[in-house]
Amino acid sequence: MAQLATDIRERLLAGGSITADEAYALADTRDVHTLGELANVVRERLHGRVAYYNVNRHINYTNYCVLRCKFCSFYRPYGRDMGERERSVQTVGDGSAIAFDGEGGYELSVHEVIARAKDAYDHGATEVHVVGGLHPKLPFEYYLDLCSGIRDACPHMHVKAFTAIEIIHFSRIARPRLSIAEVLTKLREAGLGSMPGGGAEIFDDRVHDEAFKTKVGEAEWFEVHRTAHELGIFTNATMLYGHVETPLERVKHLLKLREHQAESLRSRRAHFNCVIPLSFIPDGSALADIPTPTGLTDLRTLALSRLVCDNVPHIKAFWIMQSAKLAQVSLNWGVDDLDGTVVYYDITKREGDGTHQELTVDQLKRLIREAGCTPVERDTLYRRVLRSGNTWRVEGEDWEVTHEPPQAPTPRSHDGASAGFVPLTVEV
Ligand code: V47
Repeated sequence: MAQLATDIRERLLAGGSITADEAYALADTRDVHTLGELANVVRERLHGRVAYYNVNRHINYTNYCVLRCKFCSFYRPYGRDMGERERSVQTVGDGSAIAFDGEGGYELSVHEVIARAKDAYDHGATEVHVVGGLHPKLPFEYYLDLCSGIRDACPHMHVKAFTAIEIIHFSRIARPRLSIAEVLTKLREAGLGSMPGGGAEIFDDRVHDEAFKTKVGEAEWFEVHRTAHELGIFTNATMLYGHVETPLERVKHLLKLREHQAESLRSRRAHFNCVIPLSFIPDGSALADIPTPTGLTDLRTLALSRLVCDNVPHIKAFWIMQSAKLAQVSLNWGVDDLDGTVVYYDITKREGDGTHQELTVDQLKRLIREAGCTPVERDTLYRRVLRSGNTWRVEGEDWEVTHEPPQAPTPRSHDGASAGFVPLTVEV
């Protein structure tokens, strides 16, 4: 390892990359500190000691899904008996009401999604991240109205929405059927700003068949991102690790992202802005017997992602998956970006947590500063956000947004069960 690390370090310092063989060798190393140090060479080459964060809101418009991915605890079945299912209306964290069916299924109306986005905008958010299950009945117009409604209600809010899997679903349900390029073009005209990186999981046929067989495979995922990049739409890319895949399969996944990125940088109008390694949360899924990835697996995977995907500008820790504490440590293991204030998140919840999963800006800054980094607020496209009192603007733009005065965060919960989430003490 020592000689390998020396060779790699020299090459990285000179602006070079690690080879596929080196990445495979590093995937197995027990020397996670050296791995982290190497990843930090790339991190600091690109970003120095800056660590980015953003003020955002995640909105999950439905958990009904036609897929049955084994790792997923979010989806609920949409049955023929939907008309007869009893519903109970529960008041959720932001004061709005959601009608849950007896199995916990829900869908938000366009109006409800817009109201949530507006609430976020009024509280200073620069981005909404909107994704959901593959709903068998909602028409394509629902998604168009959702984008245009948010754009009209929140003119400078960036709408980052719909994973590649949802885009493929829309192309199938649209009447008449539409190509991927047509779906993306219509969504962009309606207000879509960029696409998140979800649904990639692990690009490997064996893993696909074992953990998410009914989902489209890597060729379709890449087709959507390739088309988006050709159209000039920036996207992100994820990797879901710590379930049935091996460390070598993770490296293979990252190498495929690096290859795609190289092509986008060479010949397309947009590219991946960041890679987000997602740490598997088994709770409530059909793979609940698999132990949660350990902290060292998290750090190793984040560091490897930085080293392999050195042509992708940012490596993001989505603290919901890795925990705020581990995400903080990862800032010295290759990560340069923390997502984000989040506020509500339905797709994964740890035992005992509710949907209210939030870090305040002060908490994010404290995590970053204690890691020895300089916090910089960014928008979705990694432009600097400048704030003064209740206004914010993006560096280089000639508009500004004025929102409601900031309030001290009050404990809110989606279902009354958020006792497991203990906010960090804030001293800034
Ligand atoms: O696509 C599902 C994953 C993704 C589980 O692009 C799970 O900026 C862990 O993609 N344990 C959604 N992960 C989240 C996502 C994302 C998050 C933050 C930022 C961005 C971005 C994208 O979560 C899904 C799936 O891959 N997922 N179930 C689970 N049990």
